[in-house]
Amino acid sequence: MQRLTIQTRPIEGQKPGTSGLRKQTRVFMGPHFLENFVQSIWNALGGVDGKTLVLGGDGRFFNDRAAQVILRMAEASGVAKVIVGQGAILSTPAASHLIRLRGTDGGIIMSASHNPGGIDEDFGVKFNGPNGGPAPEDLTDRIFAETGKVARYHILEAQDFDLSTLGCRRFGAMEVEVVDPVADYADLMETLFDFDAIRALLKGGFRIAFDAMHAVTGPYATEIFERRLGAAPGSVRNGVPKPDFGGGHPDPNPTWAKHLVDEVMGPDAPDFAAASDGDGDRNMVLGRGVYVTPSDSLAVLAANAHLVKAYRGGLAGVARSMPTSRAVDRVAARLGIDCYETPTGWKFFGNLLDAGRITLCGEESAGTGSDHVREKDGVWAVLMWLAILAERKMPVADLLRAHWAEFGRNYYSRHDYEAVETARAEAVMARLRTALADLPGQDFAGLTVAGADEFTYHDPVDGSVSGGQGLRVEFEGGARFVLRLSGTGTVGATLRVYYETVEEDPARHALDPAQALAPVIAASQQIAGIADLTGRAAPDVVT
Ligand code: VG1
Ligand code: CO
Repeated sequence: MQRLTIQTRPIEGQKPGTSGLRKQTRVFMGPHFLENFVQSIWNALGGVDGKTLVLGGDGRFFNDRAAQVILRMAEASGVAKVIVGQGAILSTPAASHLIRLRGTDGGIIMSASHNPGGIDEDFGVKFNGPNGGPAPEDLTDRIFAETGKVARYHILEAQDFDLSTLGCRRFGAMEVEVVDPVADYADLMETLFDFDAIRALLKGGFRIAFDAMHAVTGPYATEIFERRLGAAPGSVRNGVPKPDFGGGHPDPNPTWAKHLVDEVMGPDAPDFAAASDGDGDRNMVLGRGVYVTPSDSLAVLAANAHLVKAYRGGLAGVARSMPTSRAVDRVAARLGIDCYETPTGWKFFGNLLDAGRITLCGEESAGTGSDHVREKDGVWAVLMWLAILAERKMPVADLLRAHWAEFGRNYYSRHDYEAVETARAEAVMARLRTALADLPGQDFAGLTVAGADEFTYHDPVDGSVSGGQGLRVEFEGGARFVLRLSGTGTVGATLRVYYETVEEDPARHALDPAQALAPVIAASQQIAGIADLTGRAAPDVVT
């Protein structure tokens, strides 16, 4: 085995987005592409000599090959040790936990999350820091800068390292420890939740269905729900990870997991159903006859967290991403705790969690989490719900109705316009940005604009400022819409429009969300001209 230095040319414009760098798989597989990006991470970190890193991914196509490249590059750059999930598998929350548990210098997670996998689909690489969380903006900015000037990379010339056998072995001068990807994570869950109480709930005939969507949570869910908690065999569906996620879109929402929604609305519905995404950090929660929006889920978890073992002492505070509904704000106000509003992406929660200012946080995009790791966590969210249901002893639908009766209902929906020509998507943003200042006081579709601005985040912990985080228009009475461009798409631009309206009157808590939101949707079309400027009559995905 010998170390080689390969001359290369910079890869222009590889800017890590909301969550790492995502590209079409063939781009990552192209000559020197992955190598250049990994070397750019090493360079941005100021070198990795003597460091210990965690490595794993969601098992999608190219995961195993990329892991071998990253190991060879780690060795050649002097990394002391890499802790790898067996078979190069680690869910995103499990990787975050392992980084923290072992006190490592960070880790690399190979995933394009909810994007489909396969040679003609997407791949991704993200770096998480020593706190277990996604790289903060200053680091992703440095990585981006390095991609534009990387001129050489270092790599060990070697055969593949055996990632199927557990244990510590040498790879060149580096130590590699292959670990069970599930065990430490499952143990962490046992410290947070009263497994006996959940076991009793399940034993009492409470039926659950968990759809792993052929993605990484399969082994985690099988171990935790079926083996440790005694859920009926078969409760975990599509539990064997596949490189192409069975040809599906591993995105747990009513569009891509429609079969599960149909099931809970049907005659033989389980009491509780859930799904997770490609890398296991997202969750969708359903009850018999009911879909729980992620924004409502965050609010319900916050309101009931004191019933759960790890959170009995109460919450330090909560946070949500800006486009997430303000349902959790109402809970925080009632509890007398702080509620922070951050830009989209989990990286912005890290400082608040590290500083102990918040305990729970979440995003409208099916992300919920707590201070137990520094990523959102799909399986954890399911356990939170089960732990709460075991205490409250009522169906999900009743719990939700009771929540709305107490706090009011925030109707919510997101419309995505995918693969829009970048110039057109930017034109929508530019036009609304220019119009913002003149909007207050004007009427649209029967609604009066109360305020409009572009969101800038001032991190209360380190004082950093992040601008351009979404355009928001708020109406009198509490309705609003938000426009932003996705940072995780790989083809053209994805325009996201987020809608929210508030209803205090319990007699109006059973409306169809589309009906409740119709006025604000109409107003957004008048104000932003989305249909005209994108040339799209309707969104591609509605969640
Ligand atoms: C999307 C979601 C965002 C989430 C991000 C990563 O980003 O909107 O809330 O944090 O995906 O999630 P964007 O920029 O496309 O809107 V994951 O599970 O895909 O890592
Ligand atoms: Co994900």
